[in-house]
Amino acid sequence: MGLLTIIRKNKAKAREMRVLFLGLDNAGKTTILKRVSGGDVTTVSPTLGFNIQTLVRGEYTLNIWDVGGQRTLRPYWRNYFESTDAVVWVVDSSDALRLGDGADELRALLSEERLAGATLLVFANKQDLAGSLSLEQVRDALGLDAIESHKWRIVPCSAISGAGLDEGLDWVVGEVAGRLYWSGRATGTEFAKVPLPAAGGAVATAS
Ligand SMILES: Nc1nc2c(ncn2[C@@H]2O[C@H](COP(=O)(O)OP(=O)(O)OP(=O)(O)O)[C@@H](O)[C@H]2O)c(=O)[nH]1
Ligand SMILES: [Mg+2]
Repeated sequence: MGLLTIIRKNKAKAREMRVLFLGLDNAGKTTILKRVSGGDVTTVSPTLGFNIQTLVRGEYTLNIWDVGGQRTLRPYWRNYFESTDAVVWVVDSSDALRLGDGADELRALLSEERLAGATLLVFANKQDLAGSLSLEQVRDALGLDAIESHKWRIVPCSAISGAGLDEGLDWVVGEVAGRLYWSGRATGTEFAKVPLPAAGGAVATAS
């Protein structure tokens, strides 16, 4: 049995997903994670290494790696790529000046071989701020429409109000679950014995 098969079987048993939160510094990655786990969003400080957060959504456990986005830390992102099921790319929609920087970083990320199979969610964060760019503006600035290598979606959100966060994370869970667990599509018939969740159950209910 190949290593990949063993990893997939173990994941199927535990129903786990590995999710990588990336984006430029100050985008709001850590604040989003604090918000969805019920923490205090007023006491977030820049991440100088990484945080690990476990989130249970429906019947799935998300192991989330939140890595600092400062320029000097970005070369270390690659240390977290292995076995990643989904990348959540967080954008500060009020920072129009650095959208180009973000687009370059995202493009580089998507060409990484170890992220080839990963689902991509873009959170256009800080929508609560007056003057923040719209979903369409962020989508165009990042060139998302040209992405054919990854399944992607963009969701506008605010880590402060919480708007959009459940919608985005539920989409990630649904996509990854569909690929890894539901129908056995990933490896032929390997996962056919994993019971299908009740209609809408796994992804519709936020925990
Ligand atoms: N108004 C507003 N402020 C936000 C939002 N999300 C994050 N912030 C603020 O943006 C700042 C940066 O948030 P962080 O969560 O530390 O950003 P990060 O992406 O984790 O940054 P690094 O750890 O440096 O990579 C903090 O002052 C947050 O309070 C949002 O949706 N709306
Ligand atoms: Mg952070």
